[in-house]
Amino acid sequence: MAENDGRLPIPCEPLASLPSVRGAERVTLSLPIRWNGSDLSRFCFVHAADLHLGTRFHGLAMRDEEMARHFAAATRRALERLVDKTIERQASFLLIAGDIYDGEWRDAAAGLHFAAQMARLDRAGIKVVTLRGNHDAASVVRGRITLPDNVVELATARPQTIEMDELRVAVHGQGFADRSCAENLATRYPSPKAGFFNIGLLHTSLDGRPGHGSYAPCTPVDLEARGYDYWALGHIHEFEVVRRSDPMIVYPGNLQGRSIREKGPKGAVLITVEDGRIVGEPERLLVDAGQFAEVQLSIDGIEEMHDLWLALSELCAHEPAAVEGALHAMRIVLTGQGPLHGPLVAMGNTERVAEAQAAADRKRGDVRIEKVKLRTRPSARPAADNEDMASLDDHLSAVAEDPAVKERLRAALEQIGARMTAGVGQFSEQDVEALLLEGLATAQQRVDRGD
Ligand SMILES: [Mn+2]
Repeated sequence: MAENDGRLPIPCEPLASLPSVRGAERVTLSLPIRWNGSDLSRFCFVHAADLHLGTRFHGLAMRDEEMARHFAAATRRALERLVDKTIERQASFLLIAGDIYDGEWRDAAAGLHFAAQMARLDRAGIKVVTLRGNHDAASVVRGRITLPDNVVELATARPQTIEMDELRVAVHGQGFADRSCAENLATRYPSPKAGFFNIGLLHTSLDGRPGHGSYAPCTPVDLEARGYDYWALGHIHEFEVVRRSDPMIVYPGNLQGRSIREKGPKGAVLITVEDGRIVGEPERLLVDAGQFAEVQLSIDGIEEMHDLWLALSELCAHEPAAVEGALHAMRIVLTGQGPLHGPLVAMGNTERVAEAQAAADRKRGDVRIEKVKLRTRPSARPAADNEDMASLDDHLSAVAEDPAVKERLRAALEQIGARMTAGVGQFSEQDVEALLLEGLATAQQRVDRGD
């Protein structure tokens, strides 16, 4: 991509402020791009979504304040890296498909940071088209700072089209007015502009994704029916090419993982267009400044605690390294069955985390243990030697297998989940099972110790 080299230092014409047109089906705005006189039949653009600037990391802060600070800074750093890469790759424009902010601003810091990064793009002659998602819907985030003229935010009342005539690109989209959006916005998007490369920008849960509520629901068939070339989606925090072609439909994922539910590398995608057609696959631009990872280790066949921590050290050594200055927040899930189960339950969470941290530190300096989850089982118990113990064993096994108990546990978990503003993923059968086992193990330990 050298086509955009040698941009002339012609300042961009400022955009007229958004006209307020009532009842209009479609509002078209022309977005002048800085044209350098070279062949513009090939260009590239960057598609990002779900920046969630201002995320609070409450849960993480309760366990590890330093790690919460690191990830709060990482959400800002990820945006800086996105801007670095967008300039480096000489993209013609950047699309942000909603949820720039995690919620209403506590102060101007998040808005100022976004404005400063957009200004860097402005100075490089790169346009930005954004819209509001459920987290930063017009009624949710009221804070505002005047953004540089290269940034256009699409309307929330009706679909709007941004045309970049020099590139022959039209971007169609509509943002969220409110946090919830049960309407299918996509079906109202305008017809494609003939002779242009048409892009649909949309914040949506599509026809449902596990662990996500329904926002601006629609199906890939609805999107296909619009006749566009590319759909730049936002909302789902996992990178996904929903469809490879006719049209290509992509979720870039969020810019920065924020919890163990958002594992692995995060970033945006770079799309290259030549003669009005997409060339190749979306290229991931990874920009995150910290990742969440999960490592599973079985206690099967391990007799001594010391050997368990050694085994964990080895496992940590094999996890891929994070990028420079980044951090792995690692969750350890202990599974299997054996004599270490009891002592692991007895040592308590704080000590388990400390031992796991020490195990990781033996091999590398970029891992921070986020949590140690116990999904272990005790060794098969020898037959109880008195009637009391026999009846306790019977009772505990009966509890463990009682579907009503599991149902109540699940209901309790869902109640807790509903109270968490950030939302939680759906609880799996495994989660319920693990909680049950931990409870039973604690009961058994107490009986064994005579508590
Ligand atoms: Mn969203």
